Amino acid sequence: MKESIAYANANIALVKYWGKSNQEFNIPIVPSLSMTLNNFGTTTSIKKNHEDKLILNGQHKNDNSFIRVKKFLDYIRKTYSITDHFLIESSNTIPTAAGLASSSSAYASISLAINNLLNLNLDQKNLSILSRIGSASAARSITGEISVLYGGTIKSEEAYSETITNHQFSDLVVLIAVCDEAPKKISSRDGMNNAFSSPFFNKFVAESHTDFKEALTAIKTGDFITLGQITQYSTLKMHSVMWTSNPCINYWIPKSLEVVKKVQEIQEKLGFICFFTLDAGPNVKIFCQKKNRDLVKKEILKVISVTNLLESTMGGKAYAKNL
Ligand code: 2P0
Repeated sequence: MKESIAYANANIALVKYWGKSNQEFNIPIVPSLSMTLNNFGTTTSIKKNHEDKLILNGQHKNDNSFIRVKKFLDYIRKTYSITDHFLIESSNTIPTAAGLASSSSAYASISLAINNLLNLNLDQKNLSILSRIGSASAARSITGEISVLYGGTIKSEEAYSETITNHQFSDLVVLIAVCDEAPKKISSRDGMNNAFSSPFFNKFVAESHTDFKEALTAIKTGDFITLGQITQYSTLKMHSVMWTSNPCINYWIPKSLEVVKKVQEIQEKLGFICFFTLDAGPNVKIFCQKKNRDLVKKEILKVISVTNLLESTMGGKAYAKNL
């Protein structure tokens, strides 16, 4: 094969991962659970080249994004005993404004494309492990829908993803309240490497294992309210670790708090029909069931600062595209 193309959707964690148990193999210190977004993703084409080169959204990259991709390619060359270099062309179908142009869909699409180009014949489990080395959240984009990524393990082969979808949740809608379109100043990776400095980090790690187990039960039983409560709490615990790291990391801006307060107001007035989460950025993602979508959307749009509200549903696993 001369060229290989793959597509992967981005995902949003409900039970969050923050911190590594092993930096070399990029093993998350806690297990995580996410929902994949439909049509918010990355298409990547890869072919062999005389040198490594990254083109992202039509622009030749020579910055940190390239250094990181090159490091990932070095890992692949070493692991599979190959000497080739590659031209990687990626483009995001995620609206730029979403602040979601995440490494999850990027590294999932790169991993799948390279697997096909080099005939590595990795199955889903091993593909998720490979993409985790590039970016841990990417493992969950390989498997799609509602996926888990096991973490806190010592062995690299134990930190893999699998989908655990209960189709009672297949009508979930995600609304993304865009609070700031600018790229984040502190990458997740840099932030996470400093997580150990927070006095709350150990507590976050311990409780994440419990949150994960309880979220699995909520998924199995189709319990929207429990899943939402765990998500919100996991979000706030992760951000508490960020705020109390040294130096402090604060991804929130006043608009983020306004939207979160609106969600809390909806919950108080109308019941627990939606829940919020924030990742390593200021934008607030709101989950609800399809039957409540119009109502929740109308309420969120009442927040004066929300001028851009994007929407997605549950997306599938990464797939190869024909040339
Ligand atoms: C998550 N995040 O579970 C958490 C919640 C962001 C906040 O995983 O260093 O880009 O490449 O493994 O996967 C984003 O971090 O970090 C992330 P690396 P990644 O989705």
